[in-house]
Amino acid sequence: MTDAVIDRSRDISQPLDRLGPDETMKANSRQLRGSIAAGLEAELTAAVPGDDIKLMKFHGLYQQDNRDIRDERRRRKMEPAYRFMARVRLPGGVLTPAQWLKLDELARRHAGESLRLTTRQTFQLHHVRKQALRPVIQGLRDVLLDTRAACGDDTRGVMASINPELSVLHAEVLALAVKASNHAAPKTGAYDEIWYGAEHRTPDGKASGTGGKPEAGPEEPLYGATYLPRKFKIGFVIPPINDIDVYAQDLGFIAITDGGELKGFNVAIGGGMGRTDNTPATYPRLASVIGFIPKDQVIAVCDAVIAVQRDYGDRVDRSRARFKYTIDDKGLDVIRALVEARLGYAFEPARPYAFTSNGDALGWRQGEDGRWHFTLRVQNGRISNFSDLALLDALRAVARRHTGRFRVTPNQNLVIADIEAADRPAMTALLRERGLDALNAGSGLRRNSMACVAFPTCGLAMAESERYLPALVDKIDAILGRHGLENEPVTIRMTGCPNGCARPYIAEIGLTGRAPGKYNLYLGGGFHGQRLNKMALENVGEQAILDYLDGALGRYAGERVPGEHFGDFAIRIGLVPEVREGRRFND
Ligand code: SRM
Ligand code: SF4
Repeated sequence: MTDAVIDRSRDISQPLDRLGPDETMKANSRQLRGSIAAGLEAELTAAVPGDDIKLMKFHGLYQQDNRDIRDERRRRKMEPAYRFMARVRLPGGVLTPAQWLKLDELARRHAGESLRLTTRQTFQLHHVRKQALRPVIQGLRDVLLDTRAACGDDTRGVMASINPELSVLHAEVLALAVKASNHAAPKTGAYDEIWYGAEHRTPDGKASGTGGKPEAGPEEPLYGATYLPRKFKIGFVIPPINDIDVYAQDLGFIAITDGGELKGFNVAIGGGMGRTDNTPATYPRLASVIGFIPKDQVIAVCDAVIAVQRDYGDRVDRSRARFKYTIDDKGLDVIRALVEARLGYAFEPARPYAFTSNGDALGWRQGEDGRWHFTLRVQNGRISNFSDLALLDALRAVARRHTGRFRVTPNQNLVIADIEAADRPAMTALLRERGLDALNAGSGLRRNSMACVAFPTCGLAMAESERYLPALVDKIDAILGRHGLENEPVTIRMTGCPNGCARPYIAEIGLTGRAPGKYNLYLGGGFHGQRLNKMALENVGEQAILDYLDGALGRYAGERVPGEHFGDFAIRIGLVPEVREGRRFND
């Protein structure tokens, strides 16, 4: 069966000029070195040249410009206000207070006095000047953090469930997430050379002066010269909380336990959110569960699945290069067989598991080891000193007092974790004194809301998201109040474009930007991330959204069956029309 599959991917089998231009760019990059080091020195511009913009993504860095002032600067014939976003590699979202304090310091000095928690459990520093990139990255190194592979055609940040209650299981699964992240991170010496000033070394470890030669395979045993066709995302989830949205991962591991003991994982492949409006060939897809593996097979499975995508992924058309399309184009059975052939054994049948939600339980929770955890809602993950709350200062005060860990949640929230019972009263007092406990108040909708960054930094944004969702939630809250639903947990996720960075296609209410002030409205996602939603309204403004939700939520209040979630209700009564999008979108 597998022989019938034509490998049209690797540069070893096809001339590079037949593939997409990014493949040539990667192949010629001398394993991600490009001319990045020289571009950092160029003083006449705040930007870096051409291909280096793309190569720097592999180093976790995005060149952006402030879109709020883009037109004004163009009118004044000025260069766009270029700055960089640095994304930290933080597998499982766990960090120490010392690491927090370093991030805080770097944010104050180099990143507009702001930190941004992301939907993949890490931090972004925005507004960093080109000259500040090395100080930022070296500052991160001081606390054993880096930005390797936080972006680019490689394995991105590895996620892991937060699970405040299940301390032992969390520790074991987190260790695997960290191992997978370290294992899959690119091995090129480019990062150390460019950012830390390390000497260039050949694959056998010998120094070869600066610059280096265009080595292919040996420097990157897993990725080779052209890395992956596209980004690739791994996540580990511990049922019953599907907080990482495992069905949105390219490769998801679902923990299977017996009597509280970790036995292994069900493996899910081919999840992804991104789509392009009016392009049915692109669509969100939920990952397919293909079988069970014992826990000691995690790294072997990572290698096998990544290698299949590396070799069979579409390297001609980047819009179809994600693993989900490889699977749908070649067939799930074919891909499973290719993975099994690399592993040298077949997957066992998937084992039973059940999810209950994909959100965070806010407030205090006690772990089975007796320590306490406080989950704090951070609106859209943004940490700054706002006019009504000095959040950056408050969390610095917490970090100075805290002796445990922090965990960034996949819903852009923060757990102040591992607090000894004896320290809990002092932490409670500090949270109250700094106004942090009040952040967890709000409707069931607000507590389950999430928005991507969008304007002003995201170059792909078509509409506001982070800066708009809170105000929209105020208005929907009024509707919920009228219908007696203010405490009902309902997930709402907004993105400024269809790429889906806040995973909107699995929210009960999803909104994706089309143009300034205009959104698609989706309804009917599963409360625990198990079902994609469907489009209810296309390219509409706020009033149309509110009117529609008023009607829909009114019916929900009156017609739901006990315990029924809004998303399930919307599907059951046919609130949303039938399939409008690509194949897997409306399963
Ligand atoms: Fe994302 C691109 C922000 C999670 C799908 N994403 C971007 C960029 C880098 C825009 C760009 O390419 O120039 C955004 C930077 C905005 C900024 O100014 O910070 C961006 N993505 C984010 C974050 C920060 C959203 C947030 O508010 O938290 C998340 C960072 C995650 C991290 O820490 O690594 C983020 N992005 C996601 C997710 C959710 C997830 O992975 O669980 C998705 C959907 C899942 C998926 O990958 O399918 C996602 N981002 C995309 C896509 C569409 C990919 C596709 O297959 O079509 C793009 C565009 C692209 O890659 O071409 C994109
Ligand atoms: Fe930018 Fe679109 Fe991602 Fe939002 S969803 S951060 S607008 S790429």
